[in-house]
Amino acid sequence: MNEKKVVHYLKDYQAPEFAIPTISLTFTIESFYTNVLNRMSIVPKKSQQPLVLDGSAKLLQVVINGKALCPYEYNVEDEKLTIHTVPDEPFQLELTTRLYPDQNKTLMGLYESGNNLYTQNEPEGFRKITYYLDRPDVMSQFTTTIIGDKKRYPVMLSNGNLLDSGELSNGRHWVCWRDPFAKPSYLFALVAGQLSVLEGSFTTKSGRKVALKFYTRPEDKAKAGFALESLKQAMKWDEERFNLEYDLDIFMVVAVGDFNMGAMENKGLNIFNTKYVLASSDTATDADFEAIEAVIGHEYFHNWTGNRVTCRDWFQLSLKEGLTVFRDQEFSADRASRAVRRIQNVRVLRSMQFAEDSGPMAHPVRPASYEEMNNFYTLTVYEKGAEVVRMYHTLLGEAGFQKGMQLYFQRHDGQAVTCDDFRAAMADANGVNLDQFALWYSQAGTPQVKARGVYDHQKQTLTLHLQQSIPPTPDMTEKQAMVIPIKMGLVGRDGSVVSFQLDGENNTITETVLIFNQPEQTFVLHQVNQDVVPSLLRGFSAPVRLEYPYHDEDLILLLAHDSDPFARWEAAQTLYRRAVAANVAALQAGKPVPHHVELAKAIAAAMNADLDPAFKAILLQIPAESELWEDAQEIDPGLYVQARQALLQNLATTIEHTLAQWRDWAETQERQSSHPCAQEYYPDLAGIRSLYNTLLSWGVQANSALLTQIQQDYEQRATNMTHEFGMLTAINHLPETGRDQLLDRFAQRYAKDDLVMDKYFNLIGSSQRADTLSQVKAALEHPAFSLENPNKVRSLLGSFSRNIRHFHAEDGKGYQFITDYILLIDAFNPQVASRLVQAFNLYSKLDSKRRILMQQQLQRIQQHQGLSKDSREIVDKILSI
Ligand code: B3K
Ligand code: ZN
Repeated sequence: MNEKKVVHYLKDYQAPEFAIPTISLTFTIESFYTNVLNRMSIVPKKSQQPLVLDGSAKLLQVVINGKALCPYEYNVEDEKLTIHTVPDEPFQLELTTRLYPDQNKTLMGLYESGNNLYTQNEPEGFRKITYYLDRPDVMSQFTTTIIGDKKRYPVMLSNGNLLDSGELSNGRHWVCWRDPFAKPSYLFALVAGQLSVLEGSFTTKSGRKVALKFYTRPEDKAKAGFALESLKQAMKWDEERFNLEYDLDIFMVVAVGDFNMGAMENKGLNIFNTKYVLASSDTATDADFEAIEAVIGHEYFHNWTGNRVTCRDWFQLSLKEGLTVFRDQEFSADRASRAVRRIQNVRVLRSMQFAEDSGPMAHPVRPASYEEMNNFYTLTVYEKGAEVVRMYHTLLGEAGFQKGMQLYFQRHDGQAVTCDDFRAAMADANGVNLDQFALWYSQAGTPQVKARGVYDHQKQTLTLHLQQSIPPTPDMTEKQAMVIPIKMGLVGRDGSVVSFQLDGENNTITETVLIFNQPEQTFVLHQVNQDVVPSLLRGFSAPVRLEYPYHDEDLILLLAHDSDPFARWEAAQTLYRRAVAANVAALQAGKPVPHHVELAKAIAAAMNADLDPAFKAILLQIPAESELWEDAQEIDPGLYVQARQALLQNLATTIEHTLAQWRDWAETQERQSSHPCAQEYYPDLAGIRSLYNTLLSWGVQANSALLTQIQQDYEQRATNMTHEFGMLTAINHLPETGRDQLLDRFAQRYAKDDLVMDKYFNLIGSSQRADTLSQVKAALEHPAFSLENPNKVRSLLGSFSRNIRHFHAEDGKGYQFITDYILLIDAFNPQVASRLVQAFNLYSKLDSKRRILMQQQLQRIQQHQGLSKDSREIVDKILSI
C-alpha cells in the first residue's frame, strides 16, 4: 500500500513542547541485530501534554522514571510513538529498540556496508534508530556507549571526545563517547568495524592541539593523505578568513563506499563517500582532487555554520547549506584560480539550477512546503542559496559581511535559527535595511533582467535602462521586484578601461555595483568620454538571466579585453549560444548549418592571448543543452545535441591548427614542469592538463587520425588518471571499435577499484554512440556493478538519464529503461530512485511526441504499488504541470 500523503508547511511551524537536555544511547551490537537503549531526560514545557516521538524502529520497551509501561499506555502508529500520559515535571524516559542494519538498504539510520556499521541521520534518519523529537530545534547533549565484538568491531566511534573504554568477557569491548555540545539528532553518528586510521594533527591559533583521524578500509589508507592535507588547509583558512576555530580535541572522518550523498558533517565525526576522501594520482583525476578539497572544506566549515548554529526547521536548510557552499567556494577560490572557480560555480548554477527553477520542482531557496525533505536537498537550496549569501557579500563588502557573521555567531551560537535571523544579523551589523532582500528566500524562478544602454556623445553620458521580471512558477504566479546587485564597468571601443561618475557623485570610478531594486530603473553614468560597451553583471553578481542587445562585435570586444574574467567568459558563452541558435534554425529549415568564422577567430585569439590555461580550457566549454533551450517551446532535445555538436565540429575544424599548437604547448609545459612529480595534483599543472584534455576533445572532432594516435600512445601518455580519463573522454563518442578496445582495457585494469569503475560506468552511460543503450544494459551485468551502491547507480544510470540523445530517444526506449530501474531501486532506496525520477523534469516542455511517451512512463511510476513518498512527490509534481 502507498504511504499516506502528508505535506509539511513552513507557516505551520510550532516550537517543540518538550526539551530533551540530555540523551544517553547504548548500542549493543549482536551478530544479526543491534539493540539500542535510549535514556533521555525530558522537560515538559506545558502541562498535560501527551508525548509524541518520531520513530519507526522495532520498539521493545518503554520505561518512565524506572517503571515499565504497559502496551495500552502508549501507541505506535504512522512512525510515531504516543505516550498518552507523562509527568508534568522533568522525567527520565528509557526506550529500547532493535535494529537490523544488514537489512537496511535505504542507507539511512544505522546500516551495514562491507561488514561495518555506519549511520546517516540527516534529515530524518535518527527516527530509524530510536524514538525521539527528530527535528533540528531539539538540541541535546549526547553520550554514546557502544558494545561489540572486539575482532569484528575493533573500531567503535561516535561524536565528541572519547570518555572511556574497556574490555568485556566473551571477546567483547566497549567505548563511551561524549559530545559536550548540544546538537540536534541529525548530527548524531556512529561507526563500528574494521578500519585503518591515518592520523595527523592541527594546532589551532589559540594553541589547542586537535587530533585528526581518517578511517578507511585498510587497503585504502594510503589514499587518504590528500584529504588529510585538505582538512588542515580548511582549518587554517577558517581561522584566517572567518576567525573560526575548531572546538573539540578530535576531528574524525570515516570513508564509506555505500553512501547516498557526498558527505555528512556529523559533529566531530564526519562520514564521507569514499569518492570525496580517497585519491592517488593514478586513480583520481585533478578534478577529483579539487572536489575532495572542496567537500572536505564544506563539511569542516559546517562545524560552525550548521552545527554550532543550526536550523530551526528543515525549511531553513539553506541557512546552513547556502552559507556553507559559499564558504567552500571561497575556500577553493582562495586556494587557486579564483576566476576559474567562479566560472565553474556559475556553470553548475546555470546549466542545472536554472533548469530546476523553471521546471516542476521550482521552489524558493527557503521552500514553503515539502512532502519528503530528502527531495529538497536541491541545487536551489545549495547553489542558489550560496548565490544569495554571495549577494550579501557583494552588497556589504568583505568587512561588512564579516561583521554580519560575527554578530550572527554572537547572537545565535548554540541555537537553532532561521534565514531571517541570518539576514537580521547582516542588516544590524551594518546598519542597513535588508527587508526587500528577503524576497530572495521566498520567490522561486530565475529573475530576468533586460538592459538597454544609450550613449550620448554631447553630454558624455551612458544611460542604462533596466527592467526585471520573475517568471511564474508552479507555486506562485505574481512576483515582486527583488534587490539585484549589478556589478559593472565600461570597455572602450579600443578595449581600454573607461572611467565614469555616478549620478550625483563626483568621484571618478571604473567599476561599481548598481542596486537595481525596482521593476524598471534608469541609471545615468557621467563623464563617459567615449562610446563604450557596458560590461554588466561582472563576476555574475546576481543569479539572474541578463539580456543586453550586444552586437556580435561588442561581445568579441568584451571577450578580448574586458578586465573582468567572468565577463570575458560570459561574452564567449553568449556568442556560443547565438551560434547554436543559428544552427538550430538552419537544421529546422533543412538547410546546412552556417560556418561561424568570426567566433572561431575570436576563440583562436583568446587561445593565443596571455591567459591562465585553466581559463582557456573553460572558455572552450560550449553551454550545456539545458541552457540552449531555455527559451524554447516544444523542445526536440535531439535537435539541440545536433546543433551543439555541429558548432563544436565547425569551430574545431576551423581553428584546428591553433588548437593543435596549444595542445603541444600544454604537453611541453607539463614535461618541463619544475614540480618534482609532475603526474601528481598541483593547481597549475591541473590547469595545463585541463587545457590539454579539452583540446584533445576538440581535436578528435577535427582530426580522425587522432584516435589511432591515442591508441598507439595510450600507455605512454597515461601517466596519471587525469590523462588516462582525458583520452577516454575524448574518444568516448567515436563509433570505431578502437574506442571499445580502450574502454574494455580500462575496465579490466581497474576491475577491483570501485571509484575508477565509477568512471568507466560514467563513460558508458554518457556516450553519444548509437549503441549506448545496449552497452549500458551490458554494463548492468558487470561484476563491479551493483544497484545497491548509489555511486554505481549515479555513474551508469544517472549519466544515462542525463544523456540527452539516448534518454530522449524518439522511440521512448530511454524513458522506459530508466523507469524500469527507478521502480526496482525505489523498493529499497527511495532517495536514489527519486533523484532519477527528476530526469523527467523536462516533461511539459517537450515536443508532443516525446511528451506522450514520457507521460506513459510517468504514469507507470505514479501507479506503481508501494511507490515511496520520495518518488511520488516528484512524479506528482511533474505530471501536474
Ligand atoms: N548535510 C549533508 C547532506 C544531507 C543530505 C540528506 N539527504 C551534506 C552536506 O550538505 O554537507
Ligand atoms: Zn552541506
